[in-house]
Amino acid sequence: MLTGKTRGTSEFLQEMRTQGWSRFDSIVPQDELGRLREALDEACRLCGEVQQRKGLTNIEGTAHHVLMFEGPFMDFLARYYLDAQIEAFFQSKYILNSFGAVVTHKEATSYAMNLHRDVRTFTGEFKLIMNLLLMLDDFTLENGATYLLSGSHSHPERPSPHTFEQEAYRLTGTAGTICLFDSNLWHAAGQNLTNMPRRAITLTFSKGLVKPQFDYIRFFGEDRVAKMDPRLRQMLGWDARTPASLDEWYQPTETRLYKPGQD
Ligand SMILES: O=C(O)CCC(=O)C(=O)O
Repeated sequence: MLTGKTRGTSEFLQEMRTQGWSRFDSIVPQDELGRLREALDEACRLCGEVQQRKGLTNIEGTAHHVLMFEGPFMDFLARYYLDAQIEAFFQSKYILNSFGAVVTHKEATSYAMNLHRDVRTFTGEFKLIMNLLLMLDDFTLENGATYLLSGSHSHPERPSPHTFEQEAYRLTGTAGTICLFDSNLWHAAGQNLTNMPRRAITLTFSKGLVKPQFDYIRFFGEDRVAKMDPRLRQMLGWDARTPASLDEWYQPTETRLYKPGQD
């Protein structure tokens, strides 16, 4: 269910080729945003408890693998927002690689504010990973709208801090906006100077040949995933599993664990 106007895939691919990112305004409706905000506040509290227990101090403002809390997060995934665009980017089916969140507060620091890209190996024209960022609050210059360095997805080298500061685009927008970007793109969350949180959910998708950052099948359990909608379980990596016995390996195409078309 799309509430906003979306560009077709050819315009989208053109933007991805030249800028490395593409934005879609007013995609997610208000009622869904409200449920996601509430679920995210609780998910941050729960992730924060574990982060503290583990003595991790450098990941303030981030929550990881929030899909494990299901509810609005699973609903969001199962709506397959911008599916045609994402599939066109990969030129193949794709799977979920990670499902996290960035919540910035005044004076808080987060590693997401450092200049970075989300794929360690520069893959250039070969598209392995893509980011999806959904604004749960309006993004403004004051509350830390994301910096995106247009075109940097095509260059292996890290831009200088000066170039990044001078030339990066600021991704301002209203809550409900989705930005898709090539994970080779250099970017950073901005500093939040306001007294209100700036919340975003941040997903990555990949080709099926990439190992996801979380084992969704093991977490939800094979029995449960097997009964899920085929599209949803494919997204969780069900059709890109690794056999663990000769019996699982020697199978006709239809019952293989790693199905054709996943890479
Ligand atoms: O929260 C932001 O503005 C940027 C998010 C980010 O850096 C990421 O998802 O890798």
